[in-house]
Amino acid sequence: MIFHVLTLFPEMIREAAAHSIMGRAVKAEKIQINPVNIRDFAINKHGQVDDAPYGGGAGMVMMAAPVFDAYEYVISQSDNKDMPVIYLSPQGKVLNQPMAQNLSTCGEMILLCGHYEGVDERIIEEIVTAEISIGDYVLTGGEPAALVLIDAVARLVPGVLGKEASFQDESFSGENKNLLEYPHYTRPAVFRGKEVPEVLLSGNHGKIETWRREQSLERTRIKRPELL
Ligand code: 4GO
Repeated sequence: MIFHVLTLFPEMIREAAAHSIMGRAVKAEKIQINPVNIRDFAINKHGQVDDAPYGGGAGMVMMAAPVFDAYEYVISQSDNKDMPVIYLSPQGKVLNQPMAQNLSTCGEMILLCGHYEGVDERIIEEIVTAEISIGDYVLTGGEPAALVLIDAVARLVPGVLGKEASFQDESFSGENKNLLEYPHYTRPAVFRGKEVPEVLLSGNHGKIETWRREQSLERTRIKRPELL
């Protein structure tokens, strides 16, 4: 899976993807993260990539030409001329697990990160195939949203998670669609006087599975009743 990220801050993307499970997946070549610096496609020697909005008002707008040229550069390097081009924006459809699952099968995608007031609207019309939001709040730039999307998608790519089972059991997927995960415990068996639920120490796997199922249902009812 290749994530091309069009951004003014390539180091934000590179650095964030260098750790933990994502860092390991990059090293193992299960995923590839390709930050593309939009400023490399600036319209003049001053490195200009933004300009004042037509019609007036506060803030700056990312110019169409540098973003378009960065996009064409990525496409020119790839065999896949119609990979999805996703603009991270509060105006997009809110990301959820089925959307992440879908994206995990596309092989390659371009993520466009806006800054300031966002990108010239003609870029959205010309190259963007989907707008995606990570939630109903506003960020200063699309990079954190792109990283959230990359994380959610990358962990679904085969071989990225150590054990296949690590995502079989969890919230929002498989058997547990619309259920939150059951609580987890590890050693010690007693922490500040609080004991691990006895059933988990019983070795009775049938009983453990039943208990976990009940816990999932109960916490969904209490914490996220709208999921039921
Ligand atoms: C994405 C981008 C919020 C989201 C963004 C989100 N804010 N909720 N800000 O996914 C254009 C300029 C968009 C800054 C960017």
